[in-house]
Amino acid sequence: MKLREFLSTLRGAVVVTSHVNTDPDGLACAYLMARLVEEVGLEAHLCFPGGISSVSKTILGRLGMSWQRECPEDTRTFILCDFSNPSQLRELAEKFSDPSVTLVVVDHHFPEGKLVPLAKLAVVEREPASAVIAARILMDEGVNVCATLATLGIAGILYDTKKLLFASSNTFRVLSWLLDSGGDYRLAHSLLVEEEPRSEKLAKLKGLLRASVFEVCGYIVAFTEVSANEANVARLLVSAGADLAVVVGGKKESRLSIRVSDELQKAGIDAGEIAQSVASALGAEGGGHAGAAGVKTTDRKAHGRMSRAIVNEVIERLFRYLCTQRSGAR
Ligand SMILES: [Mn+2]
Repeated sequence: MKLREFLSTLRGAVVVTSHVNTDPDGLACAYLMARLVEEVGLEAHLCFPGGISSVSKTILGRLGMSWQRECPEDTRTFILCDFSNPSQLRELAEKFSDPSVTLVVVDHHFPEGKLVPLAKLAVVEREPASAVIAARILMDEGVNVCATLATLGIAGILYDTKKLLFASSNTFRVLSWLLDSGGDYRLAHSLLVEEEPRSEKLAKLKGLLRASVFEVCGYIVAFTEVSANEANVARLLVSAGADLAVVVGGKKESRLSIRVSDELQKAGIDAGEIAQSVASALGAEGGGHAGAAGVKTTDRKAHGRMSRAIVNEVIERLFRYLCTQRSGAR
């Protein structure tokens, strides 16, 4: 049975919700589903008992849309958007196991979760976003959406498709329909750009100004110091062209953030291994994976900014490690 047909057999209000810390895709799917519920003449209660993410809050605020956490107590029908496991919304776990409750699932995650067999109707499809599924249902049913809802739909799709890096033919079909419905593509795009905190901007600029750049065995190594946001600064240095970025930071403790470019990782350099060897030499904690790793110590001698001496030792180790790896590979 189709979703619209199924909804029209129901009575009473319908709760439309999504997973804990609802992302823009779950949000868009839920608002679109609420529109369908209204279309069949039922009352829709949009509520997000597990809260919504910060980017979701920004989107709703900028679109002038409201949201609420509390769901009405007495509702017997639930449309669950963008999730299908009870652990993703513990706040409603009791309802999910209540046999008198009607569950509908609209999701794009595989394998299907435990709520799918419990649902009276489940629409689980291999689409890059749940909002694609929801928009496709409305489009096929000829249900019109207002411009604001269309923009929210586009934002949800852009979010889960990583700005259309992942897309299906339905993705473009519903995007076209959402645009025809008055959706604002540029606005949707801009809603996903989170304003970087001032502290991060300052850390990046200071990190760049203080940076030293070395060439080791043909690879570019960048080193710098900041008081916070070392990981962001290290990422910035790699995006600016460094193969290996080392950023020392921390005020009450000493931290080291290491980032390795894809190319250098392919050459066999592993940030996690470097971090571990540096950490053991300093009696600190360290670890990570091939592309990103860190070292941390609360050692009194290392309080405040990491001393130049330690930095030199770190750099020396990196140099030695890199050159050994390179000559070993030849
Ligand atoms: Mn999703």
